[in-house]
Amino acid sequence: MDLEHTQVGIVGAGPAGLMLGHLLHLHGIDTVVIEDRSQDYVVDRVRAGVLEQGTVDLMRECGLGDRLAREGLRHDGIYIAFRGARHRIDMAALTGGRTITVYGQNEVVKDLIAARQATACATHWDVDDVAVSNPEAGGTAAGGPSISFTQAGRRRMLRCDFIAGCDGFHGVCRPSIPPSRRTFYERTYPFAWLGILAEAAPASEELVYSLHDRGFALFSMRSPTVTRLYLQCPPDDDIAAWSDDRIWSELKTRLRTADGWEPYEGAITQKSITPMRSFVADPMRDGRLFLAGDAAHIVPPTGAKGLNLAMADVWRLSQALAEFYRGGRTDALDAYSARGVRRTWLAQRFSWWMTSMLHRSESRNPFDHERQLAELDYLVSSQAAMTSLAENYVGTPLA
Ligand code: RFL
Ligand code: PHB
Repeated sequence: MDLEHTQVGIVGAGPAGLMLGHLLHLHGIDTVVIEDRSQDYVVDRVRAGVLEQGTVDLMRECGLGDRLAREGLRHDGIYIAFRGARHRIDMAALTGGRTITVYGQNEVVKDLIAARQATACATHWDVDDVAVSNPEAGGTAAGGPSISFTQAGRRRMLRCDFIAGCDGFHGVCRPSIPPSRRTFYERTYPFAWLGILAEAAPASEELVYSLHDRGFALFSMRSPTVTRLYLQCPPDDDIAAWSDDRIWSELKTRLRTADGWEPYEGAITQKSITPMRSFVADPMRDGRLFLAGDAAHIVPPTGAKGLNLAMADVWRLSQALAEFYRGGRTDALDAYSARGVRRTWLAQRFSWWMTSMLHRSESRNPFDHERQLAELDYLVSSQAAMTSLAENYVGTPLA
């Protein structure tokens, strides 16, 4: 078997794995990234779009802020729509100037790949049968951690001091932790999101989250020429049942407001259905294996927190590993999981609240619907309630 060595072996080249590799490189720590998909697939996958202030600051501080500053769309507020009216929440005014930036996850990943390619750090794309071994965790130190995988038909092994499990919700790192040493908390929701990308100029400069009798809809964007839109749909819905005409008709019905506002139509270039879940793994560490990002937690997308939580995890992990390699101290590594789990639960609470306030429940119980409308009435008429939404939405500084 081919053998390779590094300091930190990173499983997964999503935003978490790539950002961790970049931050560790800036600290002079060597990494190898192992990814089971191709580079094109990882770059093209359509996902998140909203970066919190803390994520934008991190990108700038780690030298990746130039294109983001040029092409990212800074938003000071968002709209909440219900009963045919849009209500603006001025997040910047309510949070002392904190904002969000629309910059696709694809763009973040492209910037991170370009930065990695400018270093000597290895990335193995398109590998198969990835397995992690973390013998110390059980207390019987028989060799250090390792990651094995098949590349171009050959079995290879990467030996490392630490494994960073950045392999998303369906990866191999989290399942490698024995049930006796972890607790999983999970909740699935009785609906999903149908998301589309359309070649159409955004009809609003800011996002619109809408609750309509027919269900939730979200208006977002990627650039001055690309609109991103979502519809609540049943979790077992079939994308084949959604013609472009049906999608536009449903989007316009759910988003149109009494003042005549509605999204502009354009050619649909991508459509997919994503189920919704909340998930927390506690702890986020097992011996020398550290979980980060979606490998450790999933939030429903309504709060736009997933990518931002992943960035907060890897920033904390990079600081902790740097402290370890600088002077052998393990305090920050030991605190990594508890801090991350606390931040995760705060994001879970906010994402769950946004989700339950804005989605039509499957039971269609009129009591629930009226209570939701009262929640929204309160939200848009109370400075305190708007401030609470704003400070959660723009996010807390990395810590
Ligand atoms: P990722 O992006 O899933 O990356 C994990 C990587 O690991 C690879 N992998 C493996 N590699 C090697 N061996 C294995 N056995 C492997 N198994 C998997 C995968 O191929 C992949 O490349 O996780 P990461 O890096 O933790 O990043 C998390 C974010 O991707 C995710 O939280 C966000 O996309 C969530 N999300 C949003 N987050 C936000 O902060 N703001 C948003 O506006 C937002 N909108 C969204 C979203 C997610 C969505 N979907 C599709 C789930 C909107 C949607 C529709
Ligand atoms: C997106 O633009 O993809 C997006 C925006 C806000 C969300 C989720 C997704 O809450």
